[in-house]
Formats: sequence, C-alpha cells, structure tokens
Amino acid sequence: SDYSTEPTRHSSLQINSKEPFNAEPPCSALISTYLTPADLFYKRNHGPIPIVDDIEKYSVSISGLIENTKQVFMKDIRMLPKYNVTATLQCAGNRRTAMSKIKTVKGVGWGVSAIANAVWGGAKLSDVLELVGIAKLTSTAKFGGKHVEFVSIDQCKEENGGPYKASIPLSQATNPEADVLLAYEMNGEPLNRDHGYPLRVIVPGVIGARSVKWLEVINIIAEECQGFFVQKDYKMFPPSVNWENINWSSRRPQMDFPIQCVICSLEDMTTIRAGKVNISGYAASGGGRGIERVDVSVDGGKTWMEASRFQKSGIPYIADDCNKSDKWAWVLFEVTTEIQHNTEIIAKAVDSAGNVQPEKVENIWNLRGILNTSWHRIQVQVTD
Ligand code: MTE
Ligand code: MO
Repeated sequence: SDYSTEPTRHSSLQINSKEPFNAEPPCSALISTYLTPADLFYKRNHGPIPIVDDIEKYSVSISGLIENTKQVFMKDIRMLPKYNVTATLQCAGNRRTAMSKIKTVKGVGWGVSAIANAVWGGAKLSDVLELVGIAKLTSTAKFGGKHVEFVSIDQCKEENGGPYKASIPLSQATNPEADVLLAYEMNGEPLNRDHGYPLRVIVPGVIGARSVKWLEVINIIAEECQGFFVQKDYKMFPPSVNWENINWSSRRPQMDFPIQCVICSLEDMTTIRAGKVNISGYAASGGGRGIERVDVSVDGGKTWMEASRFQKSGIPYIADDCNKSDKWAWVLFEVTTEIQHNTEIIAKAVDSAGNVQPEKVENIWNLRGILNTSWHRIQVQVTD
C-alpha cells in the first residue's frame, strides 16, 4: 500500500498506528469545545487516504436490487435539501487500551479520545434513495432489498486490498428521522481528506465503523454486507470466547453504541493540589438516547454527586427534548469539588432509557477489545 500521499496532521495527535494512520487528540481537547475541530477529530483508517481530485467526474453509483442503476454526481447530491446534523462519532475501540490491561485484545490501542462531535452537512440518505425509486419509510425495496451497503475506494489489508464497506438496514436508511446523511461538510467546511472527502456516510448513534468514508457505491442488497468489517470484526463476544473457539456468525454486528462516559479534565495517575478540583468530561449514548444523569465520585464510589450537563452554552440541556438538545450528540459534564487526599475519581452516566455502565472492565472483557464502557476511574495523588 502507498502511504506517500497522506495529508498533514495536527502535531498534538497521539499516533496509535502510523500506517494506516490512527490517531487521537489529548482528551483535554475534547472538552474545550462542544464541536470538535476537524484537525483534532480522531482519525480511524484501515488503509491509505485516497485522493479524489476530479470532483466533476466523481460520482456514487447506486445499484443492486433496484430497477435502474443510477450514477449520482456531487451536483445531484447538492441539489437535494441540505441538512446539518450534529452527531458524535465513536469508534467501537474507544478505551481499548484500558481493556487490554486485563488480558490481551486484538486491535489498535486507543485511549479515551476515539470519539468526537461535529456538525455534518449533507443530503439525507432517504432523499438520495428516492432518486432510485425507493420510497421513504420502507423496509423492503421492490426486488427484495433489505439492507443498504456502502462501499468506499480505499484499500484495506483486511479486505485483501479491497475497499472498506458496511451496511445498515433499509428501514433505517429510508427513515428521515434516523438522520443518516451523505455528508460533504464537517463543521461548515468541506470534508477534509482524512474524514472522507468528498463524500461520506454518517450514521448517527451507531458505532463509527458504519459511517463509511470516501463513498463510491451504494448497493441495495438482500442480506447485510458480507465484508470483513461487518462479519469478522466489530462484534462483541462474551469473556469466555477466545481465538480457538470463536464462531463469528454466532453474533450480530454491533450497531448502536452503549452509554459511555469519560473524565477528560484530569489524566489518570496525575498529581493535583489539595482544594477545589474541576472534574469534566463527555457522556454519550447511541440510538439517539439522551443523557439522563452523570454521577461523579471522589472517594472511589462510596458517595456520589450529580454533575451538571450541557451541550451548547446558554441553553440548559434536557435529555430527549429535541428543541433543547442535539439528540445524536454527546453531552459535556462538569462538577467542582474539594479533594484533600489521594483518591480514585469515578464518573458514570445513565441514559434516557435508564441504561447504566458496567462497574468493572473485567466483566465485559472481549477478545476484540470493543465497547469498553466501564466506569471511568482516575487515580490522583494529592499534594498540599
Ligand atoms: N470508511 C472507510 N472507507 N475506511 C475506513 O477505514 N473506518 C471506520 C469509519 N469509516 C473507515 C471508514 C471506522 S472504524 C470509524 S471509527 C470511522 O470511520 C472513523 O471516522 P473518522 O476517521 O472520520 O473519525
Ligand atoms: Mo472504529
């Protein structure tokens, strides 16, 4: 593979793998703004970054179980109504490094910053599919298609040099309320190469792996995508499954991400001064569920206090009120409290369906190291 034409990147990114390029910002960057700037947004790739230089010629072909294939050009996409959707992308491997400390897992090591929030601008997939005669709110296309597959142009070693691909159910793709986008903008700017220029899929509320970058083909298919990243990766297995007894087809591909919460204002194992300490971070849940509560403890879980939650400053955050909150976006939290002695600080969140996080990473260990959503714990040394 050719990595000689990679874009330049922000120098503060921590590089977890150079080729393919996988990197995350320092966690303090995540809480300094509600919308993460593109250059600090985590970058998760499985091959070299493709170059699309002739934007006039660039097109997405829509084919599969439909009557007529159609080539859709950028001008066709831009002609459709434009939506701006604020959505958090989270890699299923976020916090994998902490899981691997229990027992080795396979996959790129990630700290707590394989997650970020942006406003994505583009056309709704439900509008695009209408161009090929698939009506809104349908779960089966005329010729039996039940899933929508997205195929890229990058070259991934897991696909033997073939492109990255993924699929979502047709019912989600044709539901305007699901806000699935073919996005050409990120935070009001054209997408950059790292994040999928010129066009990518954004599937809000779902693990990042389904938001295919550098989109080239949309296939209407009867079964879900048979590609590596859907069938042999991004599935959660019980702790007893190992590389000898794994049966990939026994599990469904992960879609929605579960409730997650991380402290970003303090690094683990840091030394702080006794007195008032600000504890802040992010909480996010999949499927459009809001954040009902964030609990913080500064005594290792003996007592808890509730953190304040916010998205856009000045507007009080109310979970699941679409006038007051961005349903697909993370919620930042904050609490200021006194700390006098060495301790363990913990944060855990509850989503609007009442889902809670597992207390210990041990109990959710899985061989691919995905979905580490255990209570986030920070050890601090306190000096006078
Ligand atoms: N799309 C393509 N074409 N190639 C990829 O390697 N990685 C996926 C997804 N889409 C990937 C892709 C994964 S695993 C994640 S988490 C997100 O893109 C990351 O998106 P980002 O790099 O814009 O943060
Ligand atoms: Mo990912």
